[in-house]
Amino acid sequence: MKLAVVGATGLVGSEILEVLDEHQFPFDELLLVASERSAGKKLSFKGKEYTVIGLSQAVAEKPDIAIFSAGGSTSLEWAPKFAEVGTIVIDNSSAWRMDPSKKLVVPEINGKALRIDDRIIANPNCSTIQMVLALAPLREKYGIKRIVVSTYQSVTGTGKAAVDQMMAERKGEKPDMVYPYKIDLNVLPHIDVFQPNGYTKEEMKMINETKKIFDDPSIQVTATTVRIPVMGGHSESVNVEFKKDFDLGEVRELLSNTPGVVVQDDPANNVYPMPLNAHKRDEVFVGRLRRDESQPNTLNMWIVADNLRKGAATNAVQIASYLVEHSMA
Ligand code: A2P
Ligand code: 11C
Repeated sequence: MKLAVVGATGLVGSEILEVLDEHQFPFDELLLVASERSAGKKLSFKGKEYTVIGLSQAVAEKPDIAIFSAGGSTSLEWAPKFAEVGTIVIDNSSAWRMDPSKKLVVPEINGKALRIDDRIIANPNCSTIQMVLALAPLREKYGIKRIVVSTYQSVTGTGKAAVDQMMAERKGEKPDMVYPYKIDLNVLPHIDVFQPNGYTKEEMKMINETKKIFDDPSIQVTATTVRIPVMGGHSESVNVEFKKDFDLGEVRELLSNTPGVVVQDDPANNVYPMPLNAHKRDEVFVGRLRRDESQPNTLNMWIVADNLRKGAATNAVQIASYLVEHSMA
């Protein structure tokens, strides 16, 4: 097994290396890949030093799997070149997600859709992954009619430069601006680019990707995505209307029995999910479970996960593990 991590010098790339180590992902050879600017740079992994290589050299190495986290344009240009030499690309960018010929995979939900000849596999957006993972067992039991979601997203979702902007502001230094406004001590109802319909691209990703992952275009989804000055993970307020009525105790039990989901819901003792506690954890945390008393069959929930983990690195490594375990790679 020859594994390549493309974008190894970035925020998600370094998280992928941590997750590979923690999950003891089996490989014989590891290629750390970044832009030509970084070629020759040294990175260490499990006490061993690796030299970063560029994309052309990585393609020539014909890795079995390449996990890409180097932005959409790099994926659009390079994923097909890897696929051509037989590499299976697991892509963290939005480049291929809505391509009807590509699978958009959260292994616990639709890993079964993967086939041996899939060459480019898309990893969903972080805010979508944590929401669908928590909703999946409830959807199976009660059916979903409509989702109304509002997010509170970590600056780590934007990348290292955004973390630097917030930290510089916090120290009173002059920041290099990534966001159009100050982010520290502020809230921006704006993630990614505004679309002609008034929604942002991040909001449209949550809407379109949810339908694709659940393979159900009839689910109604509406989203407001918001950036907050936080680092540990993304938080989401989700209001979900089911087709059938539910029992709150049963909802708790279903979620508690879902692999990868942890229920933290004990208001009497101030127990609820927070990004501070989700940081560096692979699971999705769910709490504030309560009936929407204004409407039948409707539940309110609060979902938190480390966007760099289940939202990106962990999900990608889980896809790779699924391929290995099912002898597809
Ligand atoms: P590099 O460090 O060489 O620029 P982040 O989202 O944290 O900014 O990380 C982006 C990652 O994607 C980095 O590893 C970066 O490498 C990589 N990357 C960006 N542009 C390219 C490119 N054109 N080719 C290969 N890797 C790229
Ligand atoms: C954010 N969700 O928090 C974005 C980051 O489509 O993979 C991930 C963008 C994507 O800004």
